[in-house]
Amino acid sequence: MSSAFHIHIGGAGIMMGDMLWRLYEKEHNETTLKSYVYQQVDGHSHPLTLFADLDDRMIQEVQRNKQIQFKKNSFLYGKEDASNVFSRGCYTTGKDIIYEGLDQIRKQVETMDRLDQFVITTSIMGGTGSGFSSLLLDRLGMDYGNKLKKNGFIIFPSLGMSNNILGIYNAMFSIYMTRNYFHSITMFDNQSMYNVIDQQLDLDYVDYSHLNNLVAQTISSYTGLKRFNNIDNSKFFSSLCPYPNLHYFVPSYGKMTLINDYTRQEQSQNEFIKYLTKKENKLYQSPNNPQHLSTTLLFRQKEPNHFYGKFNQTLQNLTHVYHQSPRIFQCNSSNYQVLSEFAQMKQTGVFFSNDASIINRFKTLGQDFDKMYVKRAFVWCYVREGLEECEFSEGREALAELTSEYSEVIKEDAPQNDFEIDNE
Ligand SMILES: Nc1nc2c(ncn2[C@@H]2O[C@H](COP(=O)(O)OP(=O)(O)OP(=O)(O)O)[C@@H](O)[C@H]2O)c(=O)[nH]1
Ligand SMILES: [Mg+2]
Repeated sequence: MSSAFHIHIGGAGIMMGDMLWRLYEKEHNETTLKSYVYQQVDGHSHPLTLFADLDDRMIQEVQRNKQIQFKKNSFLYGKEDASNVFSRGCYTTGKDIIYEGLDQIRKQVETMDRLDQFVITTSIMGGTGSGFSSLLLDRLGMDYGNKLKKNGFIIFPSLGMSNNILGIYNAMFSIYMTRNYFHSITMFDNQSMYNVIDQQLDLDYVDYSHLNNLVAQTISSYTGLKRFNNIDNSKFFSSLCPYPNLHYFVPSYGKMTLINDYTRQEQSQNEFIKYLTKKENKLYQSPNNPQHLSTTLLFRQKEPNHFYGKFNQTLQNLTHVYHQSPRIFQCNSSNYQVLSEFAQMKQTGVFFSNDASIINRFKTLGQDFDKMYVKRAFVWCYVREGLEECEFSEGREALAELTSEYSEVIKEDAPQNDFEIDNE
């Protein structure tokens, strides 16, 4: 039997992982294939995971939760963080703990019958999330081969220059990793997630736990295909990629409802699909209309659903650049919630789109980078930590190549260039 190994890197990656394992814990009794994410010893379930950070602050938060039986080798940390600098995470501070980390992963992987994928959470704006992830992913390729799937659930910078200026550089340096080491990237950004929460819920106060909940629900539905239904999910993401390098997906999630919202009603299937495919529910939003290269709808509900396996008109009406029909999956499980203010809905869903319109956001990232790099802003912070200056232009080139690969695919299909989702 195969298992997935989860790796959570840097402060944000760890907090997303924390939320995910708390959700897995809630789902535990209903989970039929527990060995997919747990090592089982004498009736106890130990998460198959590594939480990796360059300092121990966030890891201590996770360890405070005594309900989950983490093993000692699920935690890797050093003494000092990467101070928001990619090259510290990749070349200096990160190097001190990389071999220990690989060893911890190897020891856990050895307990499995077969490893079928790595599931990785991180934010590429941080020094650890960008730099240490790049280092680790490079080494994982050497130890486990490049064919073994690495599926990332990653926070990208939000639109508009944030107060984390170095986050732009860090994200830029991470593009090479996201393109070359990962087989799929499901993209999130914090501003878009705030927008989705605002759109779906009337909350007085939104914090990271609400955002992390969105990421955790997305991952849980995906691994849930295997954990609850024993469906082979190894091709789930590859079937969304007409071209191997263009493996960046925009997820939409819905529907969330507050526990004290007594007006809530179940939607009809049609309403639900329309709702889920709305631009406003994307967890990584672009100002432009979507250009779907391919799409997949992942339902989650315990009871069988007559739409499962069939194509619905609403979905077919989405125009696909690559002329690939949408695919539909169903994860047969209840919709458990970690956060007490959220109601347990009968049905939720994640709509994944390989959406070429993200090139506009990549272009914006490139422009933000150029504005800083032209003045050599903060270059010294990176060079001081072992980065060679040519890596700035190499990073920029990797982004330009990716953008032009997307542009070429869209150009090939030029007459259909202006797409709009079929929503009122
Ligand atoms: N969604 C979400 N984003 C977070 C969270 N914590 C931090 N962030 C965002 O992620 C960015 C990177 O922060 P961290 O993940 O803490 O950075 P790191 O990877 O630990 O890197 P260093 O601390 O520089 O070593 C921040 O600028 C925040 O915008 C979180 O719990 N959830
Ligand atoms: Mg940190």
